[in-house]
Amino acid sequence: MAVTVGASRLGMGVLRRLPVEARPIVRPGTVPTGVVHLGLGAFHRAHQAVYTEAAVGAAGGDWGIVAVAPRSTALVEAIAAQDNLFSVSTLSADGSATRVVGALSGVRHAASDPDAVVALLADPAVRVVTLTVTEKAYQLDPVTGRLCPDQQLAADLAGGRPPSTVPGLLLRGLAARAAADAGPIALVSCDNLPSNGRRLRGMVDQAVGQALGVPAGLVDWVAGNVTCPGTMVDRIVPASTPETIEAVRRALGVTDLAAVAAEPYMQWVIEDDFPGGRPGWEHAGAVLTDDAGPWERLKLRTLNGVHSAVAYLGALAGRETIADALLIPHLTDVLRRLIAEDVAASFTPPDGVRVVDYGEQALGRFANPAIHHRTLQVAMDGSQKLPQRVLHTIADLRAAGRPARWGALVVAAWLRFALGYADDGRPLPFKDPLAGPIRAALDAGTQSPAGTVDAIFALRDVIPAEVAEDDEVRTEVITWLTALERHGVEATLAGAR
Ligand code: CS2
Repeated sequence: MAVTVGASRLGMGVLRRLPVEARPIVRPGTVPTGVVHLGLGAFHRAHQAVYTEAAVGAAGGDWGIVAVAPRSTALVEAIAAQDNLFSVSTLSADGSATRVVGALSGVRHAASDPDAVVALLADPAVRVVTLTVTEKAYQLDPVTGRLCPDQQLAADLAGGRPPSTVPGLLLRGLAARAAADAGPIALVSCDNLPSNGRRLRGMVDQAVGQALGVPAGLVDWVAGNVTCPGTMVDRIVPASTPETIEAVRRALGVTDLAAVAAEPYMQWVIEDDFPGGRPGWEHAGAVLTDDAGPWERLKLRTLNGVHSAVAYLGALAGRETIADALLIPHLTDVLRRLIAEDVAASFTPPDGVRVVDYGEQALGRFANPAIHHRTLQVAMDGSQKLPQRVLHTIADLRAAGRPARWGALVVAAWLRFALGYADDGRPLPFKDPLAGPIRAALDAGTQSPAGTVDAIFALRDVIPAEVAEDDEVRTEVITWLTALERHGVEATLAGAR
């Protein structure tokens, strides 16, 4: 029986006390660094770190990961104090299993030590950089893909001080790499962006093109030495909580301040374009392909689009978690229609995949009662998520002359959420990088559903022109928003035909 009180801290010293199946696959500290990861969040630890450890375990290679936290120090300190170890608990209705992962060969804190990150990017041993930095860190206009530097990135582009943003770190790291002639490198976006490889390439090219104080030849060096393979990443990994840590204490008898919990399902589809080599991820179950695009669309429009729908409708209806929200009467029927009538009709899925089956599987994953994924977590940053999750679906349907009824419901649910209060009148937090302009537009619009829709549809960096200027879509969104405002989520879903 594991002892929870006074449990010792996770670290090399306690590994041999753990059951064999809970120990790392690779011997921690023995795999030299070959990967730098930007973004030390829960998703990286439960996804790419797990795949990479399994790949090294199966196929070998110097592919230890140095994981970089852009801002927060707490995790860097926690993981450093644990000899770079952390645990992943896999949770399902049938029980849970906790395992320590040995993929990390180091951790760094970019904000306090940017030079160390730049030096790593210029290290010839590092040939792969993966990123999970969330949509907003790319600083790209979600509609046009244009780089929109905030003050910090503008300062990074101007140079003269160490970089503090993700594009700035990459820019200065690549400049140092070119200067050191350290060889080619692949930059791999693992964020839920459409064509994430192309987006990352666009971000890097624009940053390099606009930067001051970089050698004239850098543009050509980047063109010849840097690839940005696209990926589709998938695993539901809620933010860790004190309960996550407590569950590890109970399971393993150790304290792990970097513990993560995740669903059993995981998928990674990667375009195979790695000029400096890569871990044998295929040995860990990843799919290597020429074109991740169809997989990416499948996942963003079906899983993430439906996830956002559940998050907004659930938060409005006062449901704390995604699994609770799914229990709202009639919601599952409406989601099935969203999947079958809108999402599936909007694009061609990868060979051999039926969108409705994939969608049904996603609904099953959302219903996992052991995963406490908060609706408010998924609801965050809607302005950055909605384009690829819902608005592209609507645009493609309309271009094909089809209605986009259920997609319009998701947009209306987001707008209703942005208004800032739930059906029972309680306030809802609106966390979004564009919260300022969105709030200003809502305050300026007439306080009616039509006024709200028109005010937000005028924001071109959120709603693409082809959706905003479509009268049928506008009318549909106003109709849903009116219903949600007048009757609330439950009655609106009950009346949905
Ligand atoms: C979620 C995703 O928070 C969100 O927006 O939709 O993080 C989702 O859990 C992952 O993409 C699953 O792979």
